[in-house]
Amino acid sequence: MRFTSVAFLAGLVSAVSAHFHLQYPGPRGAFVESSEPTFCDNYGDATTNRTTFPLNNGYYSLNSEHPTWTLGVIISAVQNPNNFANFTDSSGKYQMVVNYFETSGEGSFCAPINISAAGIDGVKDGSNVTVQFIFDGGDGALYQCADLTLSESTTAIPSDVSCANASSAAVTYFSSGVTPTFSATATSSSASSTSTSSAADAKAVVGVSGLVLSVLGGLLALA
Ligand SMILES: [Cu+2]
Repeated sequence: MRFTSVAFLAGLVSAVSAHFHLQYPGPRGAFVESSEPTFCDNYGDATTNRTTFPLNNGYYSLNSEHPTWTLGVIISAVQNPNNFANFTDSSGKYQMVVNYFETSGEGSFCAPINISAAGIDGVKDGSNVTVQFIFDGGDGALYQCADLTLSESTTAIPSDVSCANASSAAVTYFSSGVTPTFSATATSSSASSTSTSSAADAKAVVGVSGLVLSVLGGLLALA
């Protein structure tokens, strides 16, 4: 009985600090929470078992463990991209395949991704590419990568992959080329730090992030 409640509490704590999990296309490796603030969740090299993924009209799916969050997806056509610069164009800007947007809701999230529409050099039928998901739920930018082989003839999403949205919250895209202000870098907190003050701190960080996004939204409205 005592064990059960300890395990239950540990489950709650890890849910709070679990960031986000890329579900489809599959990430480079098993999710490592403490590494998610680093490039590709700290999986430096491309995998050999790439996902065959639609060049046009695909879908991606993830699980958010934060109530309010921002996401963007960048792409590299480098064969083994192992640093952020591999995801930039000749002028040093990230090659976006999903423009940054903000939304809310914890749990599953699934949305369209049209890779060919981004018009990135070297991205075509048969290309080996890597997509990197950049997520900020209020505790800093987080990263997960998936290595793909693009195909014109692949169906939108495999039948055994769930494409569902836990929330019907609005999705607000930023203008093309607009990068959000990310919240302060995530501090890796272990499951043993269970004080109530850390939960309050986490809320405060989310509040500041929300404010930054509102200001950004206001600026966009003025533009
Ligand atoms: Cu987090």
